[in-house]
Amino acid sequence: MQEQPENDLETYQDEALATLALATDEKGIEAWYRKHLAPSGTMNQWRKRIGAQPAEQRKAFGARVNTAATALATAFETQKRAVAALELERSIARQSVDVTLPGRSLTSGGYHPVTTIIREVERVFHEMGFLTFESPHAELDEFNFELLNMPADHPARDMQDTFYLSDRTVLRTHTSAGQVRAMRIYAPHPVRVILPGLCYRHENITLRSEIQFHQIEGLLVGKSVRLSDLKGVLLSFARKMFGREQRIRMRGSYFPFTEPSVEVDIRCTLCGGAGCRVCKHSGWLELLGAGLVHPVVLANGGYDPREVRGIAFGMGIERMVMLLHGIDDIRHFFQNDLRFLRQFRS
Ligand code: FA5
Repeated sequence: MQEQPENDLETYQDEALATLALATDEKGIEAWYRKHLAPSGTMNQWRKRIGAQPAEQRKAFGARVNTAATALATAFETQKRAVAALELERSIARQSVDVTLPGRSLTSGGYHPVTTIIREVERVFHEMGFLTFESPHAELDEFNFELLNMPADHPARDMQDTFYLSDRTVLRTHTSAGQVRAMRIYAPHPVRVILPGLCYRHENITLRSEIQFHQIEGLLVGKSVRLSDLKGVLLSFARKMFGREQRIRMRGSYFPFTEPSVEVDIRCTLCGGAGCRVCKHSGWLELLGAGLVHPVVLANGGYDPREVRGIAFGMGIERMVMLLHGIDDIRHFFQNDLRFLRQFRS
């Protein structure tokens, strides 16, 4: 600071306040503080000059220096708060959203058509008193085959090409693998469950076959269960799922774990039975495999086959969705092509 006459103190104060008003950002206000109020700043130099005053003027000069210092400190605090508010406003402005812009529409997801049908099938069976039972995807050979009356050398194993995870473990080839697991939980009491989920088969991928697909299994075991119950349950299901006028028919078939075994068809959902390309002009569509649970399987599940009987059925979900929506290629389901999937958004 250049040596100034003492009566310039007020002039200095006015000038300092004027430059403070020009400090409108953080950098400016810090620089002003360093120049005026910091220990090395001008205000302290004024303070140092108090002692150099003639004794009779010292007190009055000291009071003037204090007044100036207080005025600068107060003004500084006020300006500092104003600058902080300004900086906040600027940073909000930098990130802010223009509320006058038209809103972006929310893209909501939709359920995969297979999920929708699984839920629908589950709902129908839950209404009939069935509970959902989950069983493992990575399954012991024992539950997938052996306990279902398919020992290691049984020719029926060829019906289901299998992904082996180890000598004893497979990716389940059908939801029937959960049958004995469910029975062993409930036996000797009655059981009424559905078992939904993915199944895996080492097959060639074609228009109608995938290496992974969903099935829903049904299992009902009790004292007075008979084949007519199978027909009743499946007719009720078909009517609730496809309409009140639906009809079903049973054809003889073969599964090692049911005796007798049947294939169940429903009247074609597209042509109502008149005959069309989808039902190959037969008027009927294959819906599922079913039968009375084989006595060996009941025994493996912990029941006495002389005391109880059971019905079981297993349907393929992808093929059912294909029938319902007229989809001609099963591969669409696993390709995640949004153009395909968006058609099913409700
Ligand atoms: C079975 O899997 C038996 N477990 C069904 C069963 C359960 C019979 C209970 C008796 C008692 P199948 O191999 O036919 O049966 O398969 C049942 C359904 O799964 C088929 O009708 C079909 O809709 C579906 N399916 C089978 N293989 C494939 C595949 N590779 N791709 C898509 N769906 C398939």
